Parts: sequence; structure tokens; C-alpha cells
Amino acid sequence: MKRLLFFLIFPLLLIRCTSVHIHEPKPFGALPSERQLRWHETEFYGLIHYTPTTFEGKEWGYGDADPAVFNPTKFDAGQIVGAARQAGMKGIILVAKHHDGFCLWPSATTDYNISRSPWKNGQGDMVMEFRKACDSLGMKFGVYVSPWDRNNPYYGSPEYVKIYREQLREIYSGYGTLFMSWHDGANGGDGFYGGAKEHRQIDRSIYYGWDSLWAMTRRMQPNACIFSDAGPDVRWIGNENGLAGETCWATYSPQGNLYSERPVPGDTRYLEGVEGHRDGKYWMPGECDVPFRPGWFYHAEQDSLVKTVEMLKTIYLSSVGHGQSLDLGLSPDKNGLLHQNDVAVLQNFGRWLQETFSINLAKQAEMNVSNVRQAQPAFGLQNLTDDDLSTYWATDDGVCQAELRLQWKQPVTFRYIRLREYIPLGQRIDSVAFDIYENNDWRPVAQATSIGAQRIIQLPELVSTTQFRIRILPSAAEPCLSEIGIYAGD
Ligand code: FUL
Ligand code: CA
Repeated sequence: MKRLLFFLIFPLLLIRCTSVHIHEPKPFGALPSERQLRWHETEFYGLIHYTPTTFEGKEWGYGDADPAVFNPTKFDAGQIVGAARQAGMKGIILVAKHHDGFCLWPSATTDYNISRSPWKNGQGDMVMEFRKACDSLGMKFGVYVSPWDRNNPYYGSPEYVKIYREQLREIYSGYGTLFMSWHDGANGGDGFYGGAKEHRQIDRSIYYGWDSLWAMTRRMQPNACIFSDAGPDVRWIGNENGLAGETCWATYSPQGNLYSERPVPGDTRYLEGVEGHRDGKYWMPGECDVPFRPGWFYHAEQDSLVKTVEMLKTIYLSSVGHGQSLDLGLSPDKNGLLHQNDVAVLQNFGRWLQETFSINLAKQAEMNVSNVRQAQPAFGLQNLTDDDLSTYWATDDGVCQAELRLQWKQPVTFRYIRLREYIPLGQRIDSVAFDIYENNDWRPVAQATSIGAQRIIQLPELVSTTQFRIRILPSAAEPCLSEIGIYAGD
């Protein structure tokens, strides 16, 4: 019996002694959740504002518009979501209720909803129409239900908080899986309030009971990233220009400002969101929101003021290109469609995105690097160009700087460099420098800080070279990169 055991166990021991035990680098700092990782992959999505406010030509409806004005006879969610998709967006957030309080679904919580409008004879449900359009076009779907409600007579009392939660419950339970639940910071002020027409102030830090409200979101929509000035999953970047800081960390420790120490929607030191905090307590990446037109709602007089492809490029490179996401405001017109000027720019921008990032010149290069973790293929260079975010190159424990070289047989011409860190192990790299080989010497062409989910570097001009060098400067932890891209561009 003993002998039998020996013959069974000995070969196993042998295998164990000869194989190298591959171990991942230790995680560093705050880490993303699974739902945040999915959100990072979304990168670029749209925010649709469409309520009676559109028909009034206002930006903030007072809450007293007659539902009879809401009659978009040509409404087509497929046209709107389709144009967003052509631009390269991967999801849509619908403002299901804005500050004016009008619900785009037949809510049982208030009469001020779509069933009182002439659209589809009061039988329509716009939230459902967008949900279906997103499903048929392979787009993610999320919602913005405004906490502030300028129509509701109960706004400011505990009764309204119950109503708001019930509205969220209707949305969370009736419209499938949401990728985001978006909460605005504008809270309290002038409003119609059921005819009272007065100013109502609330204590932003306690009124809504955000903790238990968000616990409900987790229970009912566990995949939805909760967005607000204070996260907890995604933070506001701190401006409505769509721009993240040149240095921008996914990590952040939000703090209260005017109302209390506690950070809540509408009360944070939001300017700190632009850069985040290197040693932030939470993984709380930024969303860069910006309207496509001057305002969030459609105004015919702004038809010529739609952002240009050039403007969108700058915004994209400073948001998605800085490791955050871009949420572009889309404003359907009174017919219920995106205006042709908007559609044209969205299409052209999508084409630019597609063309620019389609051919990765790094795949054609021979690559060398100063260190590969445990000299193991599991952490090897081939992981850098396999279009797989779950595979990565890493260095040995304690090796926090590195040099990567790419060499081509013939000169290549490029303008964009894209790096992606393997963020499940945290944001580890502090800064990176890039050089091209020219006249028998290395010439620095750019540098960048805070890589994170992705960093796109646009060189000041096209460069041509046969050798390119990426220097990862002394970092907080061993670098782990999942992808490198080098693109010709314009
Ligand atoms: C803001 C709101 O007050 C605007 O009306 C808009 O909805 C924007 C996205 O968020 O804070
Ligand atoms: Ca990879």
C-alpha cells in the first residue's frame, strides 16, 4: 500500500518542483469593481435630453409646461440611437425625468407623465422605445432620473423622497439591465411645485438618504454604475466641457463642501474631480459630460452651433484619451429626431475614430523590453498587441521602471500612441516618456502622466522612424500594461 502511494504521489511532486509558480504582481491602491471594468470598456456614450422643455425652447423647464405641447410626430428612437452608434458610442443614457418633473414613462407616481401627452394618444412609453432601440442596435442603456423635481407639490418634504424612490423602482424593474444610473447635482430652488411657485431649499447632505437609495440600486440593478458628483462608481469630472485633466487619476476621495463633510450629489469639492487623487481612497473614474450643442436641449437657433469633428476630436482625446469616459449630450428636435447637422458630424466623427484606430502599427514591430516578469510568457510582450485586455506584460517584483523598444524593417509614420494599463491590479504607472530614433540618436517626442484604463497621446506632428522607445519612468508599483497601440492618424 505504501509503495502504491509513493508511485502515485512521487510523479505529482516532480511536476510541482519542475514547474515555475507564476504569480501576479501584488495589486496597488484602490481597485475597480467588475461593474466599473465593464463601464471602462464603454468609453463613449450619449446623454439624451427630451421633454416638454424641448418644446418650450428652454434649458430648465419650470415644471409647469402643459403636457399637450409634447407631440413629436416623427419620433424615431432608432434614428437617434443609430446616429449615436455611428459616432462610435457604445451606450445611451436617457434623461427619463429632468428637473421639470415630466416622466417619459407612464409612471404611477405622478400625473405629470407621458400618458397625458398627445404623443401616441397617451399610449406611448419613451423609455421603452429607447430601451428597444438600444437592444436592437447592440447599445447599452442607462437612465438619468432627476432628484430635483420642479413640478412635484411634495418636493422638499419626506413624501417626495418616497415618490422619487418609487420612480426609480419603476425604472429599475421595468426596463431591463441598466449600465448606469445617473444622478444630477442640481437640487432645490425655484419651481412650480404644484402651483406653489416658490423657492424650496433642501439639505443636500441628508434629504434624499443617498446611502439607502444606492443600496436599492445595488439590489435592483447590480450592474449599473452609479454616477454623481460623489460617485460612488463614477464621479463627475467637474466641468461640462468634456475635459479631464492632463493628469487624471481613476482614484479619488470625494469630500463634502458647503453642506457637510460628507460628499453628496451637488456638494463636493468638484474641481478636484478634474484630476482625481493619486492616493484616492476609491476607484472612482471620471465621466466627462458635454453637450453636442451649446445647451443640453434642442434650440432651432443653435442648428449652426453643433460642435465640429475637430472639436469632438479634442474632447475625445482629453476624456477617453485620458482614461475617463465621454458622455456627449444629444438633443432631439421637436419632430423627435436628431437634426441633420448633428447626424452628419456624428457620422464623420465615427469615421475618423474608425479609420484612426483600425491599424495598429505595433503589431508589425519587433519588440524588446528590459524586463519580463519571471521571464514567463504569461507576462510576455505578445500580450501587448493581442487586443485582449485580460492579458498583460509585467515586470519582476521591485522593478518599477522599464524600457520598451519597437523596431520596424521599414520606416513607419504615426501620430497617435495608445497605452492601456491592466487596471484590475490598480493604477500603477506614474509617467511615461516616448522617443523616436533619428539621425543615430534618440529624440524625445512626448511624455504623459497617469495612464490608467487608457492614455492616447497625440504627437504634435506625424513622425517617421524605424525605432520607437517607451520609457516607463519610476512608478508607484511594477508596471502592468495590457495593450500598446501605435496609429498613423492625420
Ligand atoms: C446638469 C443639469 O442641471 C442640466 O440641465 C443637464 O441635465 C446636465 C447634464 O446636468 O447639472
Ligand atoms: Ca493584452
